[in-house]
Amino acid sequence: MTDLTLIPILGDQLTRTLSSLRGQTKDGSVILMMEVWDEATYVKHHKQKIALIFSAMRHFAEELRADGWTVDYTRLDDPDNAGNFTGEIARAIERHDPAQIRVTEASEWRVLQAMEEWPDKFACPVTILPDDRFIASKSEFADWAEDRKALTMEHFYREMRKKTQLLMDGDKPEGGKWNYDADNREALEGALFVPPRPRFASDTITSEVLELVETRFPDHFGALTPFEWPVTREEALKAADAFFAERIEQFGPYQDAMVYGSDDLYHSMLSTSINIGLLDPIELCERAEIAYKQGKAPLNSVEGFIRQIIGWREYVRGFYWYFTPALAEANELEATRPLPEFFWTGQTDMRCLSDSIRSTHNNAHAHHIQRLMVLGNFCLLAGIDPGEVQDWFLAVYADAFEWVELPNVAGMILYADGGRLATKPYAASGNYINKMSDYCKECRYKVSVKTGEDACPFNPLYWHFMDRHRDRLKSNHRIGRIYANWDRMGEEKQSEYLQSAQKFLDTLEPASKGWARD
Ligand code: FAD
Ligand code: DLZ
Ligand code: SF4
Repeated sequence: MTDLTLIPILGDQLTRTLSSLRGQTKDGSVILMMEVWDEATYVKHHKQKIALIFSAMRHFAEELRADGWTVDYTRLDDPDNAGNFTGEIARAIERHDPAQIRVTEASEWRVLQAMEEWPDKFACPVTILPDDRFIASKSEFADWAEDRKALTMEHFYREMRKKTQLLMDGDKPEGGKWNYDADNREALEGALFVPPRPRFASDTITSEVLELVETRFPDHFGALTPFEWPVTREEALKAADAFFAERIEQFGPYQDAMVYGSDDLYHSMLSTSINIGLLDPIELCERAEIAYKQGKAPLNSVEGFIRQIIGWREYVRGFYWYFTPALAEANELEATRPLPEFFWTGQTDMRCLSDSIRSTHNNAHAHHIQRLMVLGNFCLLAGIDPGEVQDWFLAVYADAFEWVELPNVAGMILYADGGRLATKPYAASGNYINKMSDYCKECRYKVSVKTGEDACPFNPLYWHFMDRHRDRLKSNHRIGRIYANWDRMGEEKQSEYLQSAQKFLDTLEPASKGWARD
């Protein structure tokens, strides 16, 4: 046995200050990075997502080597590739005969389960270290959540503000309020100029990866090119620079806006870089705070951005570990309808959905309000099976990892967790989409028509949803009063709504092949 330490680094751990690397010496360590078939196919990820991870992994390995580390890198097309992490670690142990393995815990439950078996499988000791790139540890969230009736994100967020001292004036929130969301609900006129985000050209490493992905994953969803994601920390920093220079000022007001054909708007487009470890969430929040202090961005934009990161992002991560594995099976509303085929093809006359799916297909990205109020709202109202919705959201977005996708899907959009994350279902009729977007103007459906062939399907679907879940939702104080409106309509109108919705639901074709899983 040598006295070497084997340090496996996973595809979303591309951070130089990772806990497993800290305190280790370059001549005493071998870093192991593994492209493995099982990770690329356990759901059939969007082509750009696989390309992003492989390219960023290869670049990260090159940077580490240039800095003097020994990196043992298994490529997907290595003929002896075992196809999974455990098999690859076993092969690496044969090659290097290490004295010990040090690894930062996996961000996903599925992978951590496998990792926790390593100490029994391998002869050398294995140390699994916490992933301290998050602001709240798992136990900190659990302590906060324990004995609470409602796990309100806002309360957790305030704890995170105090912990990080971001936007704090002593023990009071900057400006006197914790949350400026009420100022962040403006619609956007399509004609307004939005500075385009930086796009990154492919170098030799990325070009090779693109070829590999095209050859090995031809039946996966999504356009592979143009591929323009940041794949190194340097590129990710450039993307962040542009956001803080050009877009953060308007980030807040237009956070919930949607414009046909406009995919980024004032969003940061930084989630892929944060999630794979190229950018540190706190460094971004500090930069946002500086923009505010220098008068370059208003408080509502900066607080909104910081809340998404130290509030929502941290909250969903804590929530995931608190409720996993049960969360993946939760189905409070007993939804069983298969995911419609058009989620994969984009072929629907509903303009809001076809545009959101187009962006998803072309960019492996859709912005938050498209995910929440268009795609998510549709799945909720139509009663789509949570497992099928989870697979779709996990497969199609380049920023999707189960720890962040699952709470957003099961909790935020589907209410499958019975209201632990969201106090009420985010159900909305076409009115909301019309208010926040320009989608409806040229849609084949009419948002002002409530029932019948020309009605916006969200309108009857909304009442169909409310009616079929009345027993569960009527006592919810945030939703119960809606039933008074329903009752006032009278039986004839109600039956028009229900029939109209049913007629629409009957037209939905289930997916014709296993798009998400073989
Ligand atoms: P911005 O709008 O610029 O927001 C800034 C950052 O805040 C994001 O980069 C992200 O890190 C964080 N953030 C914002 N909202 C959330 C949220 N609800 N949960 C966690 N972090 C948040 N985000 C993912 O990173 N991966 C996912 O798999 C994912 N799945 C989602 C599924 C659904 C159904 C919904 C409603 C949201 C999901 N989100 C997910 C959250 C959000 O939509 C994306 O983080 C955001 O669209 C990424 O684009 P951006 O970087 O431009 O975000
Ligand atoms: C998503 C993904 C893909 C497509 N491929 C790999 C891979 O080949 N090697 C790797 O280390 N990680 C990959 N990932 C990320 C993992 O599926 C998973 O999300 C992380 O290991 C966190 O648990
Ligand atoms: Fe979407 Fe309805 Fe508007 Fe059409 S009318 S874009 S379906 S909300």
